[in-house]
Amino acid sequence: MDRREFEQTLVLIKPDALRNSLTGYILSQLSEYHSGLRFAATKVIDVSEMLAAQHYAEHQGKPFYASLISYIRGLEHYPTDAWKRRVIAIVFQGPDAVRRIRSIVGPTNPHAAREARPGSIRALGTVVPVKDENGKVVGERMDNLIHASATDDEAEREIKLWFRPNDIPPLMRAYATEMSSEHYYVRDGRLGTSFAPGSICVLAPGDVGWQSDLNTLRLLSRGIPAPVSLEAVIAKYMINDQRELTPDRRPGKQKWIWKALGMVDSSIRWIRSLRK
Ligand code: RTP
Ligand code: MG
Repeated sequence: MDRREFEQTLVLIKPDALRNSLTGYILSQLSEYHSGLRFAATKVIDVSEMLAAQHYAEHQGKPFYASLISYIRGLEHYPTDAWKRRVIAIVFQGPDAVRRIRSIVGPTNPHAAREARPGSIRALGTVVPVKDENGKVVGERMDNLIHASATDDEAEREIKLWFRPNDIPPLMRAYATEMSSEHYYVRDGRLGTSFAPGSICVLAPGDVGWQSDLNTLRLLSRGIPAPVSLEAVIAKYMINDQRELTPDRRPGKQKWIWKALGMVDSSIRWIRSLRK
């Protein structure tokens, strides 16, 4: 198989595209007929603060950063209906995937897109002023409907940030995977290898992860600095996890019986982990 067939890129259909019912239009612009590319994976995601911050890490500190995070999380387009906040994440695959998708998507700024590339997807976007607490304009928010990776390296980082290997059919995977031989748990943002009540198991023995993620987890669990942060690895394991919701957004309180059974179950698992 030609290696170029495995080139991949990440697309996010952003909340403004969903709000304006442009999903079908965007998917048809990116279809195999127009782009020559195939879907390798897709997910509907309620974007957590951690995932948004990791995705846009390069923009941290810029005047538009807070509004960019709020935009990708859907707070701008669904300020009240929290349950409608989501993006559609898609991995496209095929020769020249990164360049072909960027070309259909168009320039970052929708005004520039309308000038320079009137038929591109982003030509349908808008630009919104960003104001400080005194109402002074401090920047612009570009509601440009869609994200697309800009380079092969960016595509690899982003696909590994949003998708687990098992979200992608085995024969379509472009990056090295490895089977975990250890348990990895996260609690209050800290990594551990044994269970404690309240911790989330991100990988268990036998689970398949990205090899680069397992390298990071091995280093961090031994207290050795790693090339990427813990959040960059674990964010995808929290995708659509109810525990990532802030308390005000959690669905109605659970019945006491289920809560009690949950506590018994966590305690049994904790006692078992101590016996190992
Ligand atoms: P994307 O990552 O979303 O595909 O966009 P891009 O490569 O064309 O542009 P990038 O520089 O990566 O910026 C990511 C997103 O941040 C917002 N942005 N606002 N006000 C500004 O100067 C500015 N610059 C960037 C946009 O929403 C952009 O899509
Ligand atoms: Mg970009």
